[in-house]
Amino acid sequence: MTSQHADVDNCGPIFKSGSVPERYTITSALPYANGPVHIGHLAGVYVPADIYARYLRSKGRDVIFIGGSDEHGVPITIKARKQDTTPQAIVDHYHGLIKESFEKFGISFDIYSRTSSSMHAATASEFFKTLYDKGCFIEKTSWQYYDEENKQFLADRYITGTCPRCNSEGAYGDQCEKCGSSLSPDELIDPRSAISGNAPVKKETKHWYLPLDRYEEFLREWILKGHEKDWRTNVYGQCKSWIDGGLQPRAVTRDLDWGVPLPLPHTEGKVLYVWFDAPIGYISATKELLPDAWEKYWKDEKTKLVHFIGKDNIVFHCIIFPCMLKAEGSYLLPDNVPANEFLNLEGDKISTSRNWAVWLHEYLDDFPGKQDVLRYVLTANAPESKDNDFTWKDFQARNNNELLAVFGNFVNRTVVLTHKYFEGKVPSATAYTQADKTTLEEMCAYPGKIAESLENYRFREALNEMMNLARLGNKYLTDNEPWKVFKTDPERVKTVLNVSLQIAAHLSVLCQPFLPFTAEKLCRILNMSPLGWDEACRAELLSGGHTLNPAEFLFEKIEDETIQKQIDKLQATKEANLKNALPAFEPQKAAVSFDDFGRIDLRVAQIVAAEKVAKTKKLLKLTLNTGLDTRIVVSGIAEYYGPEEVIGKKVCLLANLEPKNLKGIESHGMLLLSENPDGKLCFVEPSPQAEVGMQIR
Ligand code: B3M
Ligand code: ZN
Repeated sequence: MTSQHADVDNCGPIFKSGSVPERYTITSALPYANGPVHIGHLAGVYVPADIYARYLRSKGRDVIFIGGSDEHGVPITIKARKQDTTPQAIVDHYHGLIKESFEKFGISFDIYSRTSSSMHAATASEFFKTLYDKGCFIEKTSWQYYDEENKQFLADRYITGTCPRCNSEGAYGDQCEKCGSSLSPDELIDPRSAISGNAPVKKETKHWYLPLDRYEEFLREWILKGHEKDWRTNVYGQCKSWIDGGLQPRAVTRDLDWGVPLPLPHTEGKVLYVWFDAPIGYISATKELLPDAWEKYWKDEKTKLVHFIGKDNIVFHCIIFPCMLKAEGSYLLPDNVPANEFLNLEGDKISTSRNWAVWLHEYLDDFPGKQDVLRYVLTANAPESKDNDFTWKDFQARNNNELLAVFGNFVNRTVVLTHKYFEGKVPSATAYTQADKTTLEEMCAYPGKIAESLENYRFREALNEMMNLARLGNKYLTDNEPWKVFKTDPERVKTVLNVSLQIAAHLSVLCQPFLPFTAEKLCRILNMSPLGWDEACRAELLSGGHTLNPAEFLFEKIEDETIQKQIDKLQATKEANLKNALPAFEPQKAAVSFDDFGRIDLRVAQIVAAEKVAKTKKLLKLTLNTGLDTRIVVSGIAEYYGPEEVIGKKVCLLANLEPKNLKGIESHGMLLLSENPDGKLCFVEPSPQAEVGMQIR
């Protein structure tokens, strides 16, 4: 092992939380381009990141919001192999699908890039080279698992085996998905190649490691001392346990033919580890977006860098990537990493392999025009501090009882009444009651309240406050009953509708980060152009005499049938999964000798007559032509075949089994049967050309 020392001192936090940054770099985890995006991804990462970016833009801040596909890594190559295609074809397909569904869903990336781009290869290799030249890596030669049949080293998910922690089978070389432990290939019990299923051999190979242990002091200062107050407890806690557990050098290269090639001589067949190149993807995407101005978004101290991720990515974004950035020396560190916990679906963990998910592209097809409903439900139910559950019933209830009954109903009543009484023109307020004044004051406090929650990454709370403004409006209208008062006091109704319309206009600004499609519709109804966040601090956004457009419904009722369809779809998935679940096979019996096997006489026979054995459910009495004789065999298949169905069938007979008396009938042999996944037995049938009496060997 050779080793050089990197400079890891001088590690104070670069951006001091509290002051207003000059600009923001917001990143969201790059989804692997080997499958579509589902509601778990959306709730964990993309919806909160989008809300944050939209809010900051509305505040007039300088923001870039970065996304892209993670197109390297072993699962992509495994999928390509299974589908007999190339990794590039796999990532092209899913990158297109993911990008399009994000766009339709209103995730407002400034760029959605991909890590198979040439810009990324150049950026990632340059980054590696800089660290290499600075002596930040250690080189180590070790013995690693190798599949001799496929002539390939077995990195990460190419090796599977039994988990040493929880004993479940099918754990990977990098992780056990059952218990969540991170693993190294050497820890697996009974390792197997995921390509051939063979037991692997060990072969020597050289790799480059980032010695995380040398960054312990830096990480303690920066995270444990510097971010105890402002990072979420789940994030801080995971970091602390990684650091306290003792950090180890991490390999940043792999023996694979898919990835960014190592930019060093004589290293053919080696690429950067996917978790080394993927976060650099955020930088490559920024370069692509702003070729001349990208650097200030990554290097200027007045920039605030925020990574939105799911909890399974914490170590990579809080420990490994920051150590890479620190080692490089010229980059900022993240100011916050608001990682979410997981979202479950109808009480079960979301799983791609079991198809237990609500896929974004399918949602968009099944619920056209209802992007905001899903955005709303996923935020209202966001797994910010603990895992949460998505259910279709809750989805329906939140739409019907909250969005429609409160927000939609309030806006609709206000606009319809304005058309009815004042020809669609905003009436000027005549005289305010104390209650009117209090309502207007409360309204003006919302932009500040919601902003405070958003700036602190409390998105559920922020959404709830936004809805409280709609609730305020709805209650104000109900309390003041303009539809009754109009007959006796039309002047009063002018004030009531003016106040209500101001609330509606405020909602159009404050709902925009959460419900962008609704905000747009609301602006159209109110005939106003979108306003910035701080403009919503003023009480009057619509002046007297301003003409509204006709009323439109902001939300529609979601009926039971619509929801039932989705529930049925999941039920069908559950049933298919049960069917496909591998049965527990009997272990193999002890070996038999060739001689023993040679004594067994298997023959092709034909059923010539059949009848049920009286007083039994399972037995058929069969008359067989064996080519040698005609004989009786009793077989336990009456539950699966009727006597008339079997006559004429050719079957495989164990002919020299000693006779046995079954329910008073002497049976001369046994028929070979096989079991279907549903437990049904059926005859093992010889090839159609086989003639009665022929031996089966
Ligand atoms: N693709 C893991 C994931 O999708 C990974 C994130 C990369 S972020 C740089 O969970
Ligand atoms: Zn395990």
